[in-house]
Parts: sequence; structure tokens; C-alpha cells
Amino acid sequence: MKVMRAVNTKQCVPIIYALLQLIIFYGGRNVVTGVWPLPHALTVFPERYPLNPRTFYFDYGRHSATQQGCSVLDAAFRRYLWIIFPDYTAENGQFAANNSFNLHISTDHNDCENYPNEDSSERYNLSVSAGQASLNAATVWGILRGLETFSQLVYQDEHGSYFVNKTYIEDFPRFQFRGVLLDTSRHYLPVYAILKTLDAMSYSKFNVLHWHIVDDPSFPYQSRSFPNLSNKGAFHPETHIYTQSDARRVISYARMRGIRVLPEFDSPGHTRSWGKGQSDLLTPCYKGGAPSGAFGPVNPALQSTYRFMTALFKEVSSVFPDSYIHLGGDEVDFSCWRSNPHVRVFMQKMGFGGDFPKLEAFYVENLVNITSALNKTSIVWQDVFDYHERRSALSVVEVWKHGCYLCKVRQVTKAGLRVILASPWYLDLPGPTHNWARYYTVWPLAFPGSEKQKKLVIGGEVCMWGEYVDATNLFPKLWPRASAAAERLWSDEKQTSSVERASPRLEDFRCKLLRRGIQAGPLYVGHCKHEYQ
Ligand code: CP6
Repeated sequence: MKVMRAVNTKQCVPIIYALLQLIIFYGGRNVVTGVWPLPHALTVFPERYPLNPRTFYFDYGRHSATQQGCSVLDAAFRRYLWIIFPDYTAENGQFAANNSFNLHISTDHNDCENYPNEDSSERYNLSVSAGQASLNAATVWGILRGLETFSQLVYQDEHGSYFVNKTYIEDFPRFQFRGVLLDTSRHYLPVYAILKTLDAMSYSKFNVLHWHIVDDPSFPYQSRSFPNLSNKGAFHPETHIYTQSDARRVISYARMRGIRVLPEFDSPGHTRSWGKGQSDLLTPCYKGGAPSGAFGPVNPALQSTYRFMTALFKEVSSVFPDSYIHLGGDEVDFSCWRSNPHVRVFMQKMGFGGDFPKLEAFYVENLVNITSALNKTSIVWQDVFDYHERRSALSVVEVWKHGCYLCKVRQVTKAGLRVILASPWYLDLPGPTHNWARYYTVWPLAFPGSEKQKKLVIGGEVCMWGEYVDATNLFPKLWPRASAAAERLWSDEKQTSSVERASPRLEDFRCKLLRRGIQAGPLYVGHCKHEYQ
């Protein structure tokens, strides 16, 4: 069965949207209010089909490039069976349906054993009709997104019977990079909390976990080449670390959900914990002509620093398969460098004079070269862009500072560099104004610039910095507010510009998260049919 006619999306969108509103409005209680994030083209018809969990099957189409044995999809079928039929056990339930229902999967490529990457297509078409549905995509990653959508279309009536409406969907992400930053240095997050976050991310179609794994307070990454970094630098050398096998587990769990894992080893600032297990790495600060006993950023004046970084990043790039690596480069305090006579002599020798931003730029450029020799694309925080004179040496810049962040996006794209936007999505910050609507009403491309510039905005990321966050409050802080950003990054902006229209859909989605075991926080007064147990 042919899945979708060719649709001129631009023309049909308002009509489809009006139709959808109508159906939601008149459909009554039994019609599910929707999919989050909103698909680009979605038509839900009033006809509904009963589903019976005992006779519901996933199968691979005859012409599909992937067939049974595809690790990513076989595992996804098992997961989604439980998600689609949450209270199903073999004994319970009177189900309205006797007929079977088949969800046919078909992909153009066989990429079951690959990792998702920056170019992976996540586009899919889904068509639900009597007794069957067809889900087609170029890649397995598109199928994963489509399975998530299908799972959100299924609902139960007051007797617990399952239904899905006749539906056509054509869907694809607006931005290719849709990330969540987790900070495991300010507080250690147990591996299970990271895995559960990956589950929740897949429900909102996020596709990048930015793992801010080390920072000033602790160094939980257990390095094979430099075991003292975590032996001395972690909060606890055995219980508060991530072994290589922990990291591999996170990466593999993420892959199964179409999520990339992008590690950040932030330097030269934010590295206090590194100094505990690696002597002569940090800059000794001076006071009154003598070392004060305090240490500052990584010492950029020593050859040994670059030898160490080369070995560390070589190891890191063998553990983390993603082609991106985050080098940090933010918030470097120059006072310690300034106090150190050896650093000043080095600067004279290099012709930097007293220009400390030049020294930082020199340091970061060395790291960029180290990582590009390892075939990695480096991301840096915007500070590096601001300091750098040779901006062409950089590739991806993450904009994080407040104020006119779109001015910065404009400036970075004008320099021909790619941008990830984080400024409007700091979810760790408290306050009554930090409600979901604040994260929803962000317009990443609302800056004056050419089409070429707009294309350089590859996406955005919600940041969950860890100062006030650990496994006790991570989930209600992240969800469902991160989902507001997820819709901004996935869906068409014109169709999703209204907070009022989004509100009941997000309420509904939050209840779905609870049903799936994610402790998503309440948005406002109300209740869910199935509250968190
Ligand atoms: N840690 C690191 C942080 C922050 C940054 N880098 C940060 C700065 C300001 C705010 C929130 C977080 N905690 N390593 C800046 C990118 Cl408001």
C-alpha cells in the first residue's frame, strides 16, 4: 500500500491543522489529543480501529532493506509493545478487537549496526488504516521516530480497550541537532538516571546527549591512560565514577534510541578536579613573587600539557564513537595566568604581549588540531569564538550567554560557522518565570541573515547544569519543560507558535510520561488518569 500522496506541505499545513483542531474539538473524550512534538503533516480522521495486544504485530515489509535480526528495530519493537499497551498482561483485559493489527516497517537502508550521526535522516511516513499501519523511512532512525509517534496515537477508552484512529503523517525534524546537556561533575548521576533520561529523551525525539562529564568539582570519568584523574579527582574513586564499560553502556543504550552521545572535556578553565590526579597540568598561581599554592586553568605554556591532552583525547575518541567532541573553552579566568612569570615569558616568546585572549585562542586551537587529527569535529562554547582572531579554525560554536543571543547567532553564522543554541534553554535555573512557555516561545532563526546563515543553525540544546541537581530532582526539573524545547526544535514553527494551543497537548504528553515511569513535574492545576506510582 502506498503510504502518502505527495503533499505540498506548505499549502496543506493550515488546512490540515484546521481539520485536526476540528477533530480534536468534536472528537470527544475518546480521541487522543495528540502527538508531541507535533508532526509536520498530520491528519487524524474520526474512524477508529480497536487494537488487541495479543494480536498486534510488527513486521518488516518484503522490500525493506532491514529485516528481522536488525538489533535496533527488534529491540524497539519489544520496548514499544509495552509502551503501546501499558497495562497489558496475558490474563487481563477484555479487548474489543479480535482481528489482528500489523504495523509494517520498511526502510531504504540497512543501518542497523551503525551509530546515528549528524547526517542521519529521521524522516518517516506513517499511515494508519483498518487492521494495519505502514511506517516507512530511509533509515532505522526514522523508524524509531515513527514508532514513538505511533505509540502516542494509541489510547484507551473508559473500559481499557485500545484504539487508534485512521491517521496520515509525514514528518521530519526541523533541526538536525536536538540535545540535552547533563552535568555529572557538580553531582554524580548514577548510570540508571542517565539511561532513564535517554528513554525520556526518545519520547520527545531528542537525538543528542551532551555529556558534560567532568568539571571543577569532580572528575568521574575513569581514564585507562590516566587512572589517577578519577582516583583522586572523583567524589569517590569507586562509587562515583563512570568506568569505560559504564560509558559504553550509555552509548549503546543511546544508539538503540537513535541518540548520539557527545562527550565534553571542558578546558582550560573548569578543570580544578583534573589537577588532583595530574601534577604539572594546572597553572600555579603566584602571589608576591612566589607560588601561592593555588592553581588556575590548564597551563598553556608547557609542551607536556599538549602531550597529555593528545593522549587523553585519543582515549576519549576511542570510547565515544560520535564524530563530534566538545572542547569547552568557556569562562577562563586570566588572573592566575597573569600572575605566573613563566606564562608571561611564554607569551612574550610567542609574541602575544599581554593579550590573554590570544593565549586562550592559542591553547584551544592546539586542542582543535589534536581532535581534528583524530577525525573529530570540535564544538566550543561561544567564549572561544569571541576571543579567536582566526575564526576559520573553528567549526561549531555553542551560544550560551544571555542577553541578545540571536545577535551572537547572527555573528557566528556570518563568520560561516555552525551554531548550537543553548542560551534560552537553561532548565536548571529556578524561578516562577522559568515555566514551559518560556522555553516554548523561542524563535531560533529570528535574526536578519541569509538562507545560508540560517542553515548554519544546526539546532539547540537544553542545559541541565548540576549545581542544584542530582538524581532526586533531575526528572521533574527536566520533564516536561525540556519537551517544550523539543517541539521547538522538531516541529514547524508556524504550526506551533501558540502557547494556548500547545498547553492541552503538553498536559496530555506529561501524563504519558508519568504513565511511562518518568517523574515529569506538574505544569499547572489538574490530574492524570494514571498518576505517578
Ligand atoms: N559550567 C560550565 C557552568 C556554566 C558554564 N560552563 C554555566 C554558566 C552560567 C550559567 C549556567 C551554567 N555551570 N562548565 C557556561 C557554559 Cl547561568
